[in-house]
Amino acid sequence: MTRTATPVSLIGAPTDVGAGARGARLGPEALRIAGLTEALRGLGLDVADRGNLDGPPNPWSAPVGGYRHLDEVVAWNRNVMDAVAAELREERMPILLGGDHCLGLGSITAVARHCRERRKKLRVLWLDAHADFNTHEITPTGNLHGMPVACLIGMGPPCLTRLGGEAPAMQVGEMRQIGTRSVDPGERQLIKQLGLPVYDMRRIGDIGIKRVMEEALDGVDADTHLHVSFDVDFLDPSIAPGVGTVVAGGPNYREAQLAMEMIAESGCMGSLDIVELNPILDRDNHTALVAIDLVESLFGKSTLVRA
Ligand code: B3U
Ligand code: MN
Ligand code: MN
Repeated sequence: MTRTATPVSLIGAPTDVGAGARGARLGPEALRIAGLTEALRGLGLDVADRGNLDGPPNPWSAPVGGYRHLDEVVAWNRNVMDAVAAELREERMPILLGGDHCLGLGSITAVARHCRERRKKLRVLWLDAHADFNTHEITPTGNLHGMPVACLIGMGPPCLTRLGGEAPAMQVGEMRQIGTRSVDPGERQLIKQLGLPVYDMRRIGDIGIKRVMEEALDGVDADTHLHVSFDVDFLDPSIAPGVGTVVAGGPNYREAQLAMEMIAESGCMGSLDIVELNPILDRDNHTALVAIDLVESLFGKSTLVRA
């Protein structure tokens, strides 16, 4: 199948207001310096780098009412939502360069609204060591990068759940979590109660990444907008140490690469987040280089000899 690839737009959101460590604000620059634009152009894609969004600084203050930096998180997410929506309107594929994962809320809120308008089905692949399914009542930290999934399905403060208008932005059944291995006790209960589809590391170990991806992509067709929310801490820390919260026991290089290749082969990816990269905790920008390699696979770089 040959068809013209959708042009892509890079949107930098240099903030760590939702995170428990500082440094993810440098993620967009780390990805640029590691050659993201050149790598995508090397695959024949039309790439526009829109530069960085603006937003409030990180106050580095304590949680209030179970939320840390709520006003700042709202402001950044509004800007992300508007920027992502503008690219989708122009038929371009937005690639959000985080920034911490609280920004997935703004990005996916825009994507979900776009899907409703175009009558497309939505499937979100949440590649992450964490479930990011906390609420202010159950969060152990108050950090909002641990809450975007709950907000997206309507659980959270109205200023976040109604970012794009009516809540919820999406349904639990539209999401597949993959690579999960660090889940707080309250999140665990909520996942069970609401039936959030999770392919945790145990499941990957049991049936293998190939079957996991086949299942996660089941039902994805030409009428589906596939959004990939790639939290770099999805990867095993032995290959990707430059993230704020490392969790051992993640997918190895080849497992992650196969997952990306299978997403590319679906031909349905319409938007992407690359979040939680923290070059302060990295060495020689190595994690950004690994992330870019895998993003190339997402855009069709193949390991098939006879491709
Ligand atoms: N679940 C914990 C830790 C965490 C979530 N996401 C990241 N870390 N990156 C929390 O704070 O909610
Ligand atoms: Mn995350
Ligand atoms: Mn994570």
